Amino acid sequence: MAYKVAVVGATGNVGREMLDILAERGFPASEVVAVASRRSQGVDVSFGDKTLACQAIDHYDFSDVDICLMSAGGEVSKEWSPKIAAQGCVVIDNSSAWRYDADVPLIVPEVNADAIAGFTKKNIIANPNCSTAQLVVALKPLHDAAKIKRIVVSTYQSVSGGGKDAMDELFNQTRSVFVNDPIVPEKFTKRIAFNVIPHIDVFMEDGYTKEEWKVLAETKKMLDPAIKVTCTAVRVPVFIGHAEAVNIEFDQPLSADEARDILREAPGILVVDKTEDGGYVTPYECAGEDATYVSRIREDATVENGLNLWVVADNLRKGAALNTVQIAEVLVNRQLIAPKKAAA
Ligand code: 11C
Repeated sequence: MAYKVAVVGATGNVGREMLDILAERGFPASEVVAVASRRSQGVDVSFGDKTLACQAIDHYDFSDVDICLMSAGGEVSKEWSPKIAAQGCVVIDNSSAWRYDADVPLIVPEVNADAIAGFTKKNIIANPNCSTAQLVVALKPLHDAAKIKRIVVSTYQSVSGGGKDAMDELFNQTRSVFVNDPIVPEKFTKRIAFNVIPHIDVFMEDGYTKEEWKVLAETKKMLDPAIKVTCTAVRVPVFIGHAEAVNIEFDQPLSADEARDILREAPGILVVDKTEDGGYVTPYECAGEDATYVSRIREDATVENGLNLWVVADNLRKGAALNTVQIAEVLVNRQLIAPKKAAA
């Protein structure tokens, strides 16, 4: 069986990655169409060894499309996802527009694939925020083993999470430092080159940022509402790859050795954890990779049943495009949808 797939937001960082990953993984597609805003109509994007010209979303008829991978931002998704879903096309959305809707499953296949069954209520499935996706991949097998009570997460997030303009800003500011040009922050609130900024997304009334709140709300929705979560989200001058220092308190004892063994067997995870110089993974090394890497696994003697971890993944892949394609694969492999057009 083969499915007609649309990628909406095809010219963005994540949309391009979605097209690459569909091609790389040999997704069973009868046809893939690239869709973007009217401004990007006709722009060419790569799909495997082909080039696709972008169609404008306002004129595109989704009625024969089976699966829509959507990465065009929250406002576009709020308007378009229900319209596309109403045409019988399952929307897998990468924005935050639908994640907290009780009638929309929020899915990381390694963590809660069974929850996907709820997609029929709205024909929409949500993909989590990048910092939550990699976090829950690492937490799930440990939670199954010793029940997590509380986590404290500190993120080190690359600029690609803020889109292409944010990547350009890091590049241009870095160059300006070397040639002694003035630095004018635009997308970021402060200089990002050779700096770190403890602020991602908007501030909320309680003093936390929306990025920090997302980690909390999404971890509870996908893993366990009883887990207490607190987070500090920080932007760092790295192009691709988010890192997280995670402190975990368990209900039952779990040694670092036991955690290492459990994580080595867990889906989607690679453990790189040697207590020697360079025996850990950094964001630069994980760019372009599919795995969630776990390093620096050690016991925290300051609390009962405590562990510390360092978790790193490519935010554009596991944090966004790869996870979205993996959700589509669950739909197909579990035969939860049938193609509208039978193969000739
Ligand atoms: C960042 N995590 O790194 C954000 C990007 O809710 O999907 C993804 C925002 C989201 O800036």
